[in-house]
Amino acid sequence: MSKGKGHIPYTLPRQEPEEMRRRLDAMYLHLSNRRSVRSFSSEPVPIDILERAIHIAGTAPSGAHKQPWTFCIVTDPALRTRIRQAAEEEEERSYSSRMSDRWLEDLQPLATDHIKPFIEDAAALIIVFRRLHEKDPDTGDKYPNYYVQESCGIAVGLLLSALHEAGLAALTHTPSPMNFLGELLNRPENERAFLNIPVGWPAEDTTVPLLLRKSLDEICVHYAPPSNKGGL
Ligand code: IYR
Repeated sequence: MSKGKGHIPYTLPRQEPEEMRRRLDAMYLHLSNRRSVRSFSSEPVPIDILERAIHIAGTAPSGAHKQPWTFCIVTDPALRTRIRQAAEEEEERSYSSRMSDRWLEDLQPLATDHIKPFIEDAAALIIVFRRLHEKDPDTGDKYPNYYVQESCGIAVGLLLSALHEAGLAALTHTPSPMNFLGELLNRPENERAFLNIPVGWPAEDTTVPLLLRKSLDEICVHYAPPSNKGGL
């Protein structure tokens, strides 16, 4: 693992505000077109493309720079069949008894159910594991990781952006509980499944629910000094 040693100088190229606005407006347009996709064509994606996206995810900040994540790329059809079977078993239980009526009602616009063909159809699954602690291979001593949930969340945000940049569709699939993923992938005892992310090309007849995003006013609050009400 690459470990930091000392400090090095760091600068960022300075841009004019107009250029900053132009870039961010373009980025908004691009990212606001990212959607969760639930039906995929089985057309393959070159593995190095997925590796490049994971490389980008690995640039995320993490608690004490412990990088507490592992990204597993799964393309093996037999393994995916087993993952689908286990996921659908859990999802069946969730939809029929574990999820509240309110939850099921909230999910209606997404039209989801316990049947998960995308696990077998998508070009690949990227299954993300959060690492609770690290283990010294010689002594077996355990060392904690910090803010693992937050760190993995940020890394997956970057991963989704990277996949979208490559023009690929993805879904953050959350079968619950998802311990079966660690068992089927034979992950070490310090890892817990965080998300299953089917990735690939949308099927030809793909539709996505008509959703509205909250406006900037609804998600952003500015605490300016009294003398500066109108912004900077
Ligand atoms: N994990 C289930 C249910 C589900 C829950 C939420 I919250 C969603 O935003 C979508 C689905 C499933 O994947 O179907």
